[in-house]
Amino acid sequence: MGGSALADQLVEVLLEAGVERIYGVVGDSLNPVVDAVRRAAGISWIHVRNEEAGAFAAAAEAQLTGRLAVCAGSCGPGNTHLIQGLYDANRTGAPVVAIASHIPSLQVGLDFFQETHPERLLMECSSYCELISQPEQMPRVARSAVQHALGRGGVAVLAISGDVLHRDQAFATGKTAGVIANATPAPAPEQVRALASRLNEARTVTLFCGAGVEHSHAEVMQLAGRLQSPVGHTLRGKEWIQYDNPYDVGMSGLLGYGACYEASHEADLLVLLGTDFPYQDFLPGANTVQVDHDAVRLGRRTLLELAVHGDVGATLRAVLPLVQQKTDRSFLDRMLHRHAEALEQVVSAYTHDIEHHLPIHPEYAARILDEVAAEDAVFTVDTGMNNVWAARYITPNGRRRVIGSFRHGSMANALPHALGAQLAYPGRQVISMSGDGGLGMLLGELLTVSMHQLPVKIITFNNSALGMVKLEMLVDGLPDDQTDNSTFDYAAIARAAGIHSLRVEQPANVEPALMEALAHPGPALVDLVTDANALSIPPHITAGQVKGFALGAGKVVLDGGVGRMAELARANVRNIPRPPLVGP
Ligand SMILES: Cc1ncc(C[n+]2csc(CCOP(=O)(O)OP(=O)(O)O)c2C)c(N)n1
Ligand SMILES: [Mg+2]
Repeated sequence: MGGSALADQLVEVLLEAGVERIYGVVGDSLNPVVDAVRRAAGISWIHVRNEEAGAFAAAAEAQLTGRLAVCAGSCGPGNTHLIQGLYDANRTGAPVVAIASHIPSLQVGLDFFQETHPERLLMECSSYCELISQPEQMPRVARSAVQHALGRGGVAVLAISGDVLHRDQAFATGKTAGVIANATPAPAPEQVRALASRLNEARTVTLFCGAGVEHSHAEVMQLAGRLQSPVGHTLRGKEWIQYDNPYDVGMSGLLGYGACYEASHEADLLVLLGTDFPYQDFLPGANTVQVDHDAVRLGRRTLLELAVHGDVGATLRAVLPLVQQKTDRSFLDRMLHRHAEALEQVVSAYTHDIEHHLPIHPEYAARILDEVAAEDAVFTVDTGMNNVWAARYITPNGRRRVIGSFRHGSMANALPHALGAQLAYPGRQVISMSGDGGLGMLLGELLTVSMHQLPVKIITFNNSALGMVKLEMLVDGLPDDQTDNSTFDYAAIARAAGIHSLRVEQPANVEPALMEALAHPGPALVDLVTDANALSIPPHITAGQVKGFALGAGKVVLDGGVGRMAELARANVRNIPRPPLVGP
């Protein structure tokens, strides 16, 4: 390492932790870090237009790769902008270090120009948030931040004044061995035995899977086969468990579909696997056991008969030898049929003349996007109706990734998430499913895409509205108000920024436009003019439910199509062994 300022030491520690880039916007107090990055080999500065986007990009990079990612904001307003993306990263457990540079150290406490207190302000969106006020704290505090981000998963903030960053290093950096992989907690033996006896005693069991089943597809399938149990999932669990799954009964929650809700409520025992699913109204509230690697999550959503602290894979490997083979698969078969029927119904309701619908039906466009996207594409999904389209139309296969602001629920995440995804995987197809509201909120990031020539594919579902909120108002019985985004041609805007762009108003042009954009070697945007009123409310909602029904609080599931999910459900029903091992 060349330099001897504290900023150089900070950069050395980040390099040691495998960091390749820092997302941010330069500025006075941050400039020593920028200069240290310029002089260092193996790390680069990624200039974004808004620090919020930098934090989202780091969140996506960290979430996708599991490796440490870094963003930075200059003193006061520069790091205030980081907040949204840091919340997103922290709640997702994505290892991110945020460098929040601070006003001159001698001015702190005097209401100086740009004064904030980043070490207080950013506490709530991090698990480590410390001020470095003198060189002697380094390099240990920087290493501690790295360790918190990687060890706990989530955000660690380092607040440091520009003048301190300029000072000479007090101690040599040295070398230390970092974390390569965290341990997977194994459950206590008595909990394994208790789990086994519950599973053996219950006549019927349903497994409900969240993001914690990543790496445990095989174990979950083995357990489902042993128990003859339906397997449902959350939005975050979907990418890990829905593919190659003959027990699939779909997704629960407001955006859910299929028979997951019924399977969860009708089973003798519901097993929550690696999920912190927050909507208690979708859970039965009884006959439930939970397995999670993070003990603080146990029992906070519902009453439990048994709480098992352990990694899902480790727990299932430990319990499987003690679980007896169930021979009666009538419950499973009933739920698979129910699931297929539920999907058949919505498909026939929705597919009528869809390819001629004007404005373009967003579900039609989502279905085509699913078909033409690469088998290992990374989809980043904006908060809003795109969550619904992605949940229902993007078919997981174990290689694709689908990420969004699924825990924090912030708008405008998709495009900046795509920046981080594309930088982490330069050769991979990265598709931002953007709402027009979301794109407009961080529109400046089109300039980031163009400036760095990141080949992301931005697909806007441009319904000229805050569509999700329109729907909320409708189900709330409120008049639709202030949800109009006005009509803009995002293709023209992107073209002016030097991005290859297409605007699509006719359904017949959706497929050729998407194919052209996906095949384009550089950045591309497809502005799909879609129908803001595409999503219907299920017919069985009562007036009482419509009145005062808050999104996310009820157990009403939105209506709509389900894409290739219907084919999978049909195939699972076709594959039910005949005759059943033991009839009902
Ligand atoms: C930062 C932020 N502001 C407001 C909201 C509330 N909200 C959730 S979805 C949504 C509308 C999103 O509109 P758009 O991006 O056009 O997507 P659409 O639902 O129309 O597909 C709003 C305002 C939010 N989640 N995050
Ligand atoms: Mg919209």
